[in-house]
Amino acid sequence: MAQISQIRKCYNCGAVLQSNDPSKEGYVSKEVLENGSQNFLFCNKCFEIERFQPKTNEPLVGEDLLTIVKDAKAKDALLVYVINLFSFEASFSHKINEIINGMNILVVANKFDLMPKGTNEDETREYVAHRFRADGVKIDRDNIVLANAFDDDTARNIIAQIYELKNGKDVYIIGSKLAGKTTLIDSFLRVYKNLSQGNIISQDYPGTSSRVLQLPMSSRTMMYEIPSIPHNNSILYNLDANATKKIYVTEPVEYRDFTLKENEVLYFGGMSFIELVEGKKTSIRCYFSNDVQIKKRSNRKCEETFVKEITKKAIKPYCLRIKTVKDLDVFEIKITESNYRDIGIQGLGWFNFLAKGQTFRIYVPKGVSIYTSRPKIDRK
Ligand SMILES: Nc1nc2c(ncn2[C@@H]2O[C@H](COP(=O)(O)OP(=O)(O)OP(=O)(O)O)[C@@H](O)[C@H]2O)c(=O)[nH]1
Ligand SMILES: [Mg+2]
Repeated sequence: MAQISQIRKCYNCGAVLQSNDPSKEGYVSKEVLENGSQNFLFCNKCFEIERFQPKTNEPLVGEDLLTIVKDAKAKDALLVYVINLFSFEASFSHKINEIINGMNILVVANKFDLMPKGTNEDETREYVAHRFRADGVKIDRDNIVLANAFDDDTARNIIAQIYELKNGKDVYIIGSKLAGKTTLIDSFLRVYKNLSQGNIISQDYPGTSSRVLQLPMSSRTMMYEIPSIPHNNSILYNLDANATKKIYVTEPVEYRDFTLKENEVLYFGGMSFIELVEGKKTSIRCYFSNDVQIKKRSNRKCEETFVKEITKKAIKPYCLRIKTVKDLDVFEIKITESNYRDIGIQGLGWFNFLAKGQTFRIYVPKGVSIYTSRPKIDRK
């Protein structure tokens, strides 16, 4: 009698999977080979080094930016760090944060107007301070301003705070791409009075080839709008313009709730999804642009379902560049504590759930980073 069995291959490198010899290609443990996903498996090497690399990507910061930040530190300048509140957790650069720790810093937590209605101001400030702390930068909560950069009153308040904190020194505006630095400076220009003899100029910063806008703050001090921290680890950098337009949050986010059981999947548009691989059923509260469709499915054939959804353009937005699961990076997160947690995708948004030892897989376009943190917004 003939017996037919399928030879299983690594989804990434194509090596035939085996659990006999860890030194040979295609090795996975017997347990994973027998009990792992029926749809696709990775050999240990791809799992650990390539696809499932748990260390997420950082923004690639150039030498010019580092030179300017070091110069700001050497001058004891005031750093005004603008963050996009909706999505900033994975935009920190350790290289920059190592330099700025200990500096005089005012954080402008921008785009507060895009957070869900009713978001608590004190909790948001505490969350921002916590995220900076987690990355090694101590920020005084009183030095965190929640802002809508378009608003003149906000700009007036921030300028007043800058004058109070700057201590006769220069001021440097820093922040990730699209955080709202230019919008904020435009608002400053509407409400600020140039009391010095100097002009507002744009010129190369000494020792660099980066053009920097300079506003006189007094006869001896300047405000510099320095180059942005790149966002190459954001979904906004990685997709085509049409998809980006839909993902980009331009109106207050309304959260959406789903219940997810083991072996179920939530698709976030046609470019990202999460799978509850193991653990207790949980309620998932999603904070993404209202234009990102969210669909729940079983994880049986989740790869094929994903491809079907995007080729039929049945889930929006979709990105033409993403055609199969091979175009995505995969991360696995096991949350061991028993508490509410957030898992976020840089540039797209985040979801909150009650953690009780679950293991999630997070599929994102290649190069996009993810993070996990305590809840940005507490569930009432
Ligand atoms: N809703 C809202 N949108 C904002 C706010 N601040 C900026 N934006 C929008 O966010 C986008 C980026 O703002 P910019 O001011 O260009 O950001 P930036 O930090 O100068 O960006 P780069 O120069 O590209 O690094 C623009 O579409 C702005 O209209 C805000 O407080 N609320
Ligand atoms: Mg700008």
